[in-house]
Amino acid sequence: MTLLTRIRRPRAALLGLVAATALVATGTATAVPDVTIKASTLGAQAAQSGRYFGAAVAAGKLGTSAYATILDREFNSVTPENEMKWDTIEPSRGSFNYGPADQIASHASAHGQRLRGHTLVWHSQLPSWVGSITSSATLSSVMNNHITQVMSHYKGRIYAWDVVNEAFADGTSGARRATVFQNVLGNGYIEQAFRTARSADPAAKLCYNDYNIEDWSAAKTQAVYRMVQDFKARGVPIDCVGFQAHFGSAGPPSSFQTTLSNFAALGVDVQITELDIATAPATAYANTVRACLNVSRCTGITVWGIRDIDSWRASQTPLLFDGNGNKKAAYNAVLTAMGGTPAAAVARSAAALPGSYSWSSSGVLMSPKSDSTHSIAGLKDPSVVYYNGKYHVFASVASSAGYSLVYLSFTDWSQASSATHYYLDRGAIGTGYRAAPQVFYFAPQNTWYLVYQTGNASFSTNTDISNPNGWSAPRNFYSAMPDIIKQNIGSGYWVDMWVICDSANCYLFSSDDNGHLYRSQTTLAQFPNGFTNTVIAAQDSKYALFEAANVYKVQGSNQYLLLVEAIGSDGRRYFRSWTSSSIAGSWTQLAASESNPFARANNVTFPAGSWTKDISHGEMIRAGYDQTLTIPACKLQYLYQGKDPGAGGDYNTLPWRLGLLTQTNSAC
Ligand code: 9MR
Repeated sequence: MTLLTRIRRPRAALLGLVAATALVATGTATAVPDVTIKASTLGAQAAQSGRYFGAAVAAGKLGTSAYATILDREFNSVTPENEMKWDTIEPSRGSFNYGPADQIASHASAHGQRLRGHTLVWHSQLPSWVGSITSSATLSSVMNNHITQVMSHYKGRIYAWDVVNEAFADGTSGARRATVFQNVLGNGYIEQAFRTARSADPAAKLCYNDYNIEDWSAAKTQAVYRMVQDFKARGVPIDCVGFQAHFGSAGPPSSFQTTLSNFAALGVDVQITELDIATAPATAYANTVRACLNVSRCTGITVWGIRDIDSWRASQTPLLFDGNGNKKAAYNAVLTAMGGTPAAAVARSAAALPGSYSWSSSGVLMSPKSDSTHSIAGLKDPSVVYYNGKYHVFASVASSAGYSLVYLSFTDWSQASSATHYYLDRGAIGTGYRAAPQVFYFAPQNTWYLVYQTGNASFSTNTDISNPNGWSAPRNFYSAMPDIIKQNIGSGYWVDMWVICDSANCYLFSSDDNGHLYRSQTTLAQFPNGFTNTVIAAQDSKYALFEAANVYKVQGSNQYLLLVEAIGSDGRRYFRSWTSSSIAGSWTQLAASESNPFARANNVTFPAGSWTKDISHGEMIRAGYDQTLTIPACKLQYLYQGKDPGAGGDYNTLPWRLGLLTQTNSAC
């Protein structure tokens, strides 16, 4: 039996059928909702302006549902409150304890939250073995090693690191604080820490973080400003300054916005990193938030705890949620100041994504690279994650001989065309029909999964995404095609398997080229085993719901996005979109018609020469890389396959190439 013949039918036959059915049904107009977006959670609303809204988190509370519910509903960034501090992470020399911080990192990754690293070099919560070092050679090597080890452990997972914390003295001196680092290493230690940090994880933003530097006229503020100015002038790597913002009940000093913008003018991002305000007056909170919003390089706000009972200054009730997890007046003031609406009536389905789209496309970014044993006609079906400072792309390669898989990686899109193509049939994945890959990191098992079609739904695993030889031999998700698919597939093909998980379950979607999208499920704990309960998740006429489905979680909202590739009345491929509040829920049309498509040649502008009229099988650029498949709510990007509009012939030999769409109508 040959599976290859089951892959796709020739294009000529497709076009004939499309013309015959005319697809009037899918061309129905969809009302375009108002694109002014008011979200009803802090993270989703901050994301509207490209910012994050975060909270300090304690690993020991992640199991408390009242706590985790607020965290995951409201916040799209997380700072470990104590778990990354030196006394926890390197309690004795050379022995590293990442357990508590890893719990927070996994939680953040599973919920699409950014992670701020706090903190590498600080005089407080410093174990006594460090505080008692008197030799500068020893302390220098101990500090460098600590920075390098910890940053390497979290490499690629941290958005910004507080490299040095609280290095300046309080009061009017503007002097350095007399810490062991200052006393033993001298003035150069901060520079040394930043240089070491840049080498350890070049992708992480490197911040200096301090308190009482919010008032522009304060001597401490001026001293930190002069240090950042000096670093920028001498090319010492620094990307951001964190203003802790532990305020009294009067809130921020009146010059706070001036301070933020003066630092930003030095060429660094600024962030509010540990916000809390005694008694949490609504106005004081709103003023603080507005100071950040008014400075374009103020990239995000973190509050130092979730509920008042979680605060280091609990008796002053300084946070946005009371001890029972209820929103306080300050919460509403913050959300409103950011342009959101506290009204519970906000439709979640409209909160995060607009109802219509426009895009600009790159030219061809990636083309097949044949070698002595692979003569490739088309590079297809890309799946992509950004991990550890690189894009990792997996794709099908097609030729008259059939389908197999290829892997390439590169640091930015301008490098994509020169990346080496590694053919995965050289390793345990083996030769034969393997197509339409999907890659993700399954955090509960610390393992990468590559899902693909082989006639069944199959997968391989790897502990190192960058090692093309590390993938295991294919295993199947199903013992056989589920009955419901057999009953509905008609003359279609079982294709395009797609896995996504929430905090309890994993779901496996697939298409039949016959108008049906199927969904099976298993528990997170059982994955990859136990997929059952296969149902039809969505159906339409054959070409209106054809194949290449993607399902994503939208960051900072309760929204899931479904994309399905359709074949239009012109015979060209395009994407329709739906949203749902749960993966297993029912799907509501978002931009789902030929006239209001998610992505179709009619809402894409191309570089001169429009290299494709098809916008076909691909992948959104995700906000993370784990099994939750979280995408940003803003500035979407989609890696897709397109082809020379004049090309024809057998489907398997079509000249598919890869290009990138970037959303041009993002409201944020
Ligand atoms: O909130 C933290 C608290 O749980 C610790 O006991 C305390 C120990 O110093 O540190 C608190 O967090 C501090 C942060 O790491 C740096 N800036 C000041 C914060 C409040 O003290």
